[in-house]
Amino acid sequence: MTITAGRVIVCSPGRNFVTLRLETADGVAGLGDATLNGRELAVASYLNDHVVPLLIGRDARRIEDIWQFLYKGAYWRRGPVTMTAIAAVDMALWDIKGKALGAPVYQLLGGASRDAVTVYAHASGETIEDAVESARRHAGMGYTAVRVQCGIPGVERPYGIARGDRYEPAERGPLSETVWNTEPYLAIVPRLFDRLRRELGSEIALLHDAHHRLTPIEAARLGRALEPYSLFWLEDPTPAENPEVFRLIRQHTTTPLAVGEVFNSIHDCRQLLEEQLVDYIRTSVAHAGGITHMRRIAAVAEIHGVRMGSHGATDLSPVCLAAALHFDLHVHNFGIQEYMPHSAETDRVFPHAYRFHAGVMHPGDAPGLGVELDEALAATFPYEPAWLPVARRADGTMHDW
Ligand code: EZ4
Ligand code: CO
Repeated sequence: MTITAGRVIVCSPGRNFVTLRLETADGVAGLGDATLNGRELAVASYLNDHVVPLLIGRDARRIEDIWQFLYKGAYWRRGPVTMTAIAAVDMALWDIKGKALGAPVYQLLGGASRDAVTVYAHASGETIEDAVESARRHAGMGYTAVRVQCGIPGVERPYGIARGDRYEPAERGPLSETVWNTEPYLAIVPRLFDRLRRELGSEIALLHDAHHRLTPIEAARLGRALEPYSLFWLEDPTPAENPEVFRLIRQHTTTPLAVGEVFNSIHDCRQLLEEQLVDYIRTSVAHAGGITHMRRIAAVAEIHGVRMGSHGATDLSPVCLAAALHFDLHVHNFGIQEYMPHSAETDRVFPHAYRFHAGVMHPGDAPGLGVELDEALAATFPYEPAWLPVARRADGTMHDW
């Protein structure tokens, strides 16, 4: 199982993806997702220039040792670029191990802890009416959990509103600057959830993403205002760097909290977990060091009564979604998986074994991760630079997007 080659494939079937393909002397190859939205080529270079040369000749079966080698051996630890690159290698090695042993990755992790993985959909609309209608439509497709975002009076292009049939924040062409205003946001969100509960009833799980835009006391206020509507979670209320502010938020509200999509390692999660300051930790396989490292985060979360809630936006490729589903099906303290269906072009470039049916997903039983990359087709979708938007306040001050 000697690693003989590693190639980085950058393609853009509707949006940009960076994929690592590792090959072995036995002819078994594995795929890993290395996509870091808006900063894609940094990870491609990190892999091509600094990681792949170090992997040639190593034993692909030694997943743990290769993980430690890439993490400790870089000296410059953690950070999104490094940890996404390590994650891609880790996913590819689990894929290879599964294919070599003829088993889906979830079986290698210890088998299924549940029959299927509950996922939540994205619903949104410019107005409360449209957002409620979108949530109703998703409930009609079988989803039992829906994240809902709506437009904000006076705020152009707020976070999370789909244009067409999906929400895709990265934009090709020039970087776009949006203007943010917190007060009308804090006023409209409780009205949205009041309408949702009245129209959709108490059964459906409702989620909302504040996308790191609030101060601690604003987050506390929003959490409290949303309590009558029993949210499944309020996501990313404040910027991610200061875990201690969750103490203040917690003192004011019983709305469950979920954090972690921009975290890279267990060290970002530790205080939140040890003090039980959140209810769900939403790290992703691609950005938090792969399956190997996600298992450690989940183990610490479990002893503190916190569940996993994998990030699953469309900027995580089908390879990452598959890895997340294997992990979710196995990990005991699973909470919920975010699911935004990829575009038809993306699905054609990455044929996969995972399936969605009536609000749940299953990774399938193909050996490894169960995802392939059609490289000939991928080559017809060349990389196109795209940027995540930025946000400023009305007076021009930069704000968290
Ligand atoms: O903005 O994945 O919960 N989902 C999110 C996403 C993120 C994107 C950033 O690349 O917050 O929409
Ligand atoms: Co989010």
